[in-house]
Amino acid sequence: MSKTFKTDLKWSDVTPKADFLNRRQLMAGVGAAGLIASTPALGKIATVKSRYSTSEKPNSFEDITKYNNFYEFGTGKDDPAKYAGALTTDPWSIKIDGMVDRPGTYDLADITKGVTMEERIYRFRCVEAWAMVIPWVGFELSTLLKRVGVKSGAKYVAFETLERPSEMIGQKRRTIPWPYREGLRLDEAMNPLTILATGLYGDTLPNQNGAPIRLVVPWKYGFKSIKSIVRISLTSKQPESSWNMLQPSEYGFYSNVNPNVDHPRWSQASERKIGGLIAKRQPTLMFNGYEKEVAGLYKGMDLAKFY
Ligand SMILES: Nc1nc2c(c(=O)[nH]1)N[C@H]1C(S)=C(S)[C@@H](COP(=O)(O)O)O[C@H]1N2
Ligand SMILES: [Mo]
Repeated sequence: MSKTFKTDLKWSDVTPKADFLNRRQLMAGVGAAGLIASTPALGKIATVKSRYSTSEKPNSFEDITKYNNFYEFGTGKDDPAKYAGALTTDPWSIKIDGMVDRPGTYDLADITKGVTMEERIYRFRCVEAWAMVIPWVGFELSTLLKRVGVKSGAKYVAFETLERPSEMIGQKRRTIPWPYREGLRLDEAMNPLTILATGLYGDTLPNQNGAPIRLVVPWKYGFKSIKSIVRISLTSKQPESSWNMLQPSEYGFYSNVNPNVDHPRWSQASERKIGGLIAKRQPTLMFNGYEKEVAGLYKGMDLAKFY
């Protein structure tokens, strides 16, 4: 392989997709086709341990990949494992737009190239009052946001999932407003606990868990952790989110895990850990156990009002 070509792109080399394709064509023209891999390596991902990991025992791979919420593939907990295999996750790109210095459509391989992947073993709490512990592989969202450059005046980050009914059979019905969308306040997005996950259990992300890249915000109810992301926008206004659009009285923008603020139709004081005895419930923890890291984000806010 010729030494004149770099095989490892630095972020400074990353360019929006149009330029990237041109460069690839250029390089192909000089006989270097395939030098820039657009396919993420399959199999085990090298990771470093994180001080943010819980010492609690993770749920089994089976629990994590067979009991899912991913309405794009149906509303049943076993639907995603059955139908998400149909989703094409490569090639994949994310459009990053709005109030950023370097907007563009970025290849996933470019977004992850040179980024140190961490294992983050996080508690995960669904608004439906079930819980798991999941060993994610990913990197801090702040790493990406800093690289694209957040413009002053940006206050929120909006996310969108792919809309492709030909592969996502649940999208043939309008169960929730498609594309699935979510949002965070900018300071929540920049918090070190907020990650983009590309894997779990040291391997690439199974499709039912949001391949090839999904958000994980461990102190918020699970529906904030949007899967299979194709767009990230920096905005000055609070973005719409699918569950909030559907039922605003039940699913707020913040949706921080809180044992003292009940869902209108059920208590949030306790939760059922998947994989354990159905009858046995455990107490819900404030901010899902991440109070030390995130309570400061909400100082002085009425958490019952901003639910
Ligand atoms: N695009 C998309 N993202 C989504 C969902 C969804 O239906 N579509 N469900 C959410 C909900 S309610 C939960 S609890 C988690 C479930 O993640 P898991 O299946 O990996 O445990 O994904 C969240 N992200
Ligand atoms: Mo959920």
